[in-house]
Amino acid sequence: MAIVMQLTKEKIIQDFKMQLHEDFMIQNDEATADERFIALAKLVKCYVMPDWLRGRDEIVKEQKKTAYYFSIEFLPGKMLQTNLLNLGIYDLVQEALREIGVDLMDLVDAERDMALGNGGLGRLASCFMDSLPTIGAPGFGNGIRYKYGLFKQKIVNGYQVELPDAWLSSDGNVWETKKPHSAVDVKIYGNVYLVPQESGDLKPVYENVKTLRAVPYDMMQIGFKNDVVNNLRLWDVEIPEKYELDYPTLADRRRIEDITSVLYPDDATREGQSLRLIQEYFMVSAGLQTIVASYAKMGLPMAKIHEKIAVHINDTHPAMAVPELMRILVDEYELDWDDAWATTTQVMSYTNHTILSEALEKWDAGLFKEIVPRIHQIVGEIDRQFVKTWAGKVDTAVIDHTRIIQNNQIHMANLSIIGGHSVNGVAKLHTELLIEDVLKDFYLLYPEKFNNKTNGIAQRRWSQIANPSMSALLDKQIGDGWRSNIHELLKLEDFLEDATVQLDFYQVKQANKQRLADYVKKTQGIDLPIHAIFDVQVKRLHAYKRQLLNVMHIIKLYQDLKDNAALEITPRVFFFGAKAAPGYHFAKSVIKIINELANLINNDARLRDQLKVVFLENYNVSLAELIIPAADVSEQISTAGKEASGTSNMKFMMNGALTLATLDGANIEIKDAVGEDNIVIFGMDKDAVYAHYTRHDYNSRYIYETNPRLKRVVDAFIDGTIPNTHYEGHEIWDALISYNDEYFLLEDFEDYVAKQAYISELYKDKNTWQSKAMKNIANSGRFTSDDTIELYAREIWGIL
Ligand code: C3B
Repeated sequence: MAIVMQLTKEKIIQDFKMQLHEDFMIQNDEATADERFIALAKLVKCYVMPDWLRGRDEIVKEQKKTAYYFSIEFLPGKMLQTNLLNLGIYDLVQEALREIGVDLMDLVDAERDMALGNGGLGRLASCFMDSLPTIGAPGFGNGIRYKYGLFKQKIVNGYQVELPDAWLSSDGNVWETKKPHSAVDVKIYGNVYLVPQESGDLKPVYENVKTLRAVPYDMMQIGFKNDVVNNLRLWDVEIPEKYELDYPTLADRRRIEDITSVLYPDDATREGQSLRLIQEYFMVSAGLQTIVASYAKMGLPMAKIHEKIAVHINDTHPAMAVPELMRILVDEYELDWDDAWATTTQVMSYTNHTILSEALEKWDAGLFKEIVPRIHQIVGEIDRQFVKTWAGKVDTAVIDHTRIIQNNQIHMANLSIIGGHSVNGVAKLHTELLIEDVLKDFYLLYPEKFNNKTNGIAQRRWSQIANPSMSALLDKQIGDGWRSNIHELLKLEDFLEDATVQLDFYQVKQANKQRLADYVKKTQGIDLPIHAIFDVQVKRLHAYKRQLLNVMHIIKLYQDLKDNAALEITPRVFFFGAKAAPGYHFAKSVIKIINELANLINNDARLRDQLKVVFLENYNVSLAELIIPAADVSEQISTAGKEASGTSNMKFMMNGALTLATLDGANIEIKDAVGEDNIVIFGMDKDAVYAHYTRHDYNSRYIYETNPRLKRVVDAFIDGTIPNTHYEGHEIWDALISYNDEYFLLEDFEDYVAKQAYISELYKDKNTWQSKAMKNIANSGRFTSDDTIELYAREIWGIL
């Protein structure tokens, strides 16, 4: 039985004080919040350790099939609250600390955000890490322990400035355990020759390689109140003692350390440097070597490794898992190519997270050959066999489009699809688009591989932890069963028309808005009216996500208010939170525009607090936990077809915001869950967008010239309305008019404005509004990542 079952307040106090003694040699009343956080975290680790070890041992002893989720990004945020909650000791610890004069929230604040991811993809991986142990599935993460996470964003004169995020203290991360015991060597560079053996087999002989030492750091992933503990393994690089002579200078050593230094802050376009390729191979090779070694301990035949091991390729970054497993099986375990291939393809599965073509990774074959020569050979052989298999069976055009090596480039998505047994999209529409359009040639070859797994969210973090006041109200109204079974939120359906309950939910929302307003006052000195609609768009800054459409609507409201000093609108506060990739020029211009527009509007007394704009600096997981519970309106306004799924849309819904959305990604499934009356949909659907693509008939200049109201809004970018944005304004104007508005903002503008006006009207009727908000909360349970991951576990990995 888990240790936590026997804990009492007294025991926790005693252990906590002991831990402070041991780690810092201080008494509780002398300790800083940092020290208390570390002591508590270490204590939690101690409590969990027996279950963690037991889980690990059981896998080998019971020969359980295990899935490994390979991802170049994980975005856990903070872990203290999640860990306490999942252990079922949150309240007990809170009370124990209170008794000795310590506020748990101060310890929570002291924890650093672990931001080893860019956005949705990384956060999804972390939601899955929470859900896997919760459903009792043996599913482990495998990634990189970056010394610097996603950059820290500062806004200076309205511009984004990127600072390094040195999240690791000199003592490392308190949640992790370094395991030199399980370190492995990874080889890069050099030459490889295939030398014929007496047996007739070819054996690779390496020359001039560089050997890296991969050292794992393990982090426990605790299931919700079920004693199950899984593992997230993050790899760090070291220089192996044995090969020290290969790295004689300090500069040589630094180059090696760089491999795990930074997370690339670009979540869509390929980072062209060889360092990224090395990161990918390093993570894949280290992970697979330990996985195969642990399978070998079971004493089962290598050709059947797929019966005990599943490896998931999260987006294409870990795609080298396919050739690397082939390398291990063929070169090290001496399997025949065909046997190795048969089992490898059964081990591997792949999730596609985007249809944006610039995000489909391709590597120059020359670079590939230089950095991972043996992998390059193996990929060449896989490609050759692929072509041979399909030659004469399908159109040559189909083979030309689907083969791995094309024009001297290695297509990582093609490798992932050919080398695995499953390809999934992340929302129904997204999967449809993969099948009909982006991957249609692959669908012709392998229809059986394709499936959909709509994303989900770890609801415990996004409700119980992020929104304690709403959680308390839910307990009062429907009982606390929803905390362990999120589908019980449906019980709220019985109260949608109950005016008292509506008022209660309204008050909770207002309190959460106050909490956010206090933060904005403290950090930016801006006073915000909490009776205003809090309208929020938080996500990475990307042209396709159309933050600019939101800006255009704000400009329109501003112009209306300036035109008519007596005009009364439903007051609004528009919030933005967004990081732009450092090299993404256009996105950075949009940030500048938002900040200057915010200055202009927030300092104009004649607007009488009817309009405010706030850009929240350094959007991250912790800030999301503050912002999302305070939102009245959730902006999900991407060009239809472009957002693969979205996950913040689900978090907002669960916290009682109304979604203002295009029919894109999972917005469609939110609409299906709540019904058309409880979501606000606008703009072109995917078919309308694709019709423009096929007809080539979109003409933004025509729309601009024939709609005076819209023209005035667009011209505001260049006519001096927004101060200090001469350059950025022209860049944006050009994108919209000279370059024909790639994301159709102009076409969707009028409908967007109309639906925003509808929202303003609707908000005046508090009861109706609250009833719709509650409808959203009640139906949000279907987006739990517990259910999503259960489908992965059953249908893709076969581990349940
Ligand atoms: C994102 C997509 O943009 C989102 O629509 C999706 O919800 C998430 O992945 C999770 O599936 N994504 C990302 O954050 N980074 C990429 N490189 C590709 C997709």
